[in-house]
Amino acid sequence: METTLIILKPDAVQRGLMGRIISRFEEKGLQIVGAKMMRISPELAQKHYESHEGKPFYEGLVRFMTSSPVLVLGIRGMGAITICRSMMGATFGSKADGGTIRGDFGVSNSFNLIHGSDSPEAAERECGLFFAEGELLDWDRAQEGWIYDCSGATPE
Ligand code: 3AN
Repeated sequence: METTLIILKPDAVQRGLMGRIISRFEEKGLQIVGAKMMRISPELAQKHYESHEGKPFYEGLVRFMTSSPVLVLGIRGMGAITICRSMMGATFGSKADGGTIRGDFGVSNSFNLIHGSDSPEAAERECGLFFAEGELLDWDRAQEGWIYDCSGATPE
């Protein structure tokens, strides 16, 4: 099982899209294992996006991410990182395919609603940045046996 970090960005929160976006992940069969509404500090935003430091959009991105509250989620499932990334769609709403979160809910080339970790290494790092020990919960879903085929050695 993988756990990925998802951030519903300030535009998603301000536009009242949190519930609809969370529903997509739940309906897909992914499990929410952490949720935290917060105002990201400039220091945390800079750390989170440190690989983009120096790029032309970096300062605007930090300003945007700290401008208003976000909802941070830990989302778990087999292949959760790749599944969430494909559900998010291409980086900007103007380019993202219909059926994806960015494709269906946005048109901006700057405000793009959602962040999702892009690799197992990033997921581990980012979960550690946004969630303290014990804030990501291991909990048994009653429906697990209908989400995955658990009849074999590993869930399929
Ligand atoms: P993604 O979120 O699709 O993985 P990345 O990792 O390339 O995109 O970029 C991280 C974030 O930086 C994006 N979510 C977006 O908010 C911002 N960003 C990337 N490229 C640009 C750009 N050319 N102009 C403005 N913001 C950008």
